[in-house]
Amino acid sequence: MKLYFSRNPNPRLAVAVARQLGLTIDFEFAEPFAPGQAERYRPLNPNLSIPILVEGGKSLWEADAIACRLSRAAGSDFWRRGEDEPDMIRWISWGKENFVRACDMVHFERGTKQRYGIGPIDPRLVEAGLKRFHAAAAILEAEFATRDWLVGSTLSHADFRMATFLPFNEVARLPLETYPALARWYGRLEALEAWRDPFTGLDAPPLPPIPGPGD
Ligand SMILES: N[C@@H](CCC(=O)N[C@@H](CS)C(=O)NCC(=O)O)C(=O)O
Repeated sequence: MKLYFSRNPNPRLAVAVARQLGLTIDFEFAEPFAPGQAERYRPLNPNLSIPILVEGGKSLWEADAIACRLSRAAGSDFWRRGEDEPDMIRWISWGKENFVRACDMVHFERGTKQRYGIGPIDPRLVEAGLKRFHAAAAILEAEFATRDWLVGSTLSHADFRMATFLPFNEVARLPLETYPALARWYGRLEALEAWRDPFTGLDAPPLPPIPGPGD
């Protein structure tokens, strides 16, 4: 199995899953949107985005599908397979529409756009993202007041997916600390080496820096 990745949020998520599961697979740094690279990656993913998992001549894209595949390969219940699978899918689905979406909106303005020179920060979109963040964070805060993880009593892919953008919070500056139980949950994730530094030992250049004010 080969996982094409970069240090950006969704490929980071897939690398962290592989690492958390302790799988020995090939990792290859990819830049499908760089000049001249599209033709190489289009047959693997018509969207061109990463992560992409290639196995036996077939390619699988979308970080959640890859997490499911990797979890099966490891024989793990990181991707739940029993009674609590619907519960896990509920959190993945809700998260992508709500909490993860909110984090993505703010990170895109403050992070991705600045890193890749896509345009100035749009304060209205930051504000809209923050509003969504507060609404979703309040729901998670109530959840984590009584539990350590989203599904049952152990880590699952729902936790990793929900946290997709939080490793980039130095840049996104989402007010996580306003929600103490949510912040404690994220602290539990950061205590996992696979989540904290999934790229150890991998050949992957750092992300482009974000120019400071006046740059
Ligand atoms: N829905 C896709 C999103 C994939 C995506 O947006 N990938 C971005 C990074 S977050 C990408 O390919 N960026 C180009 C790069 O990192 O070079 C997934 O969950 O895998």
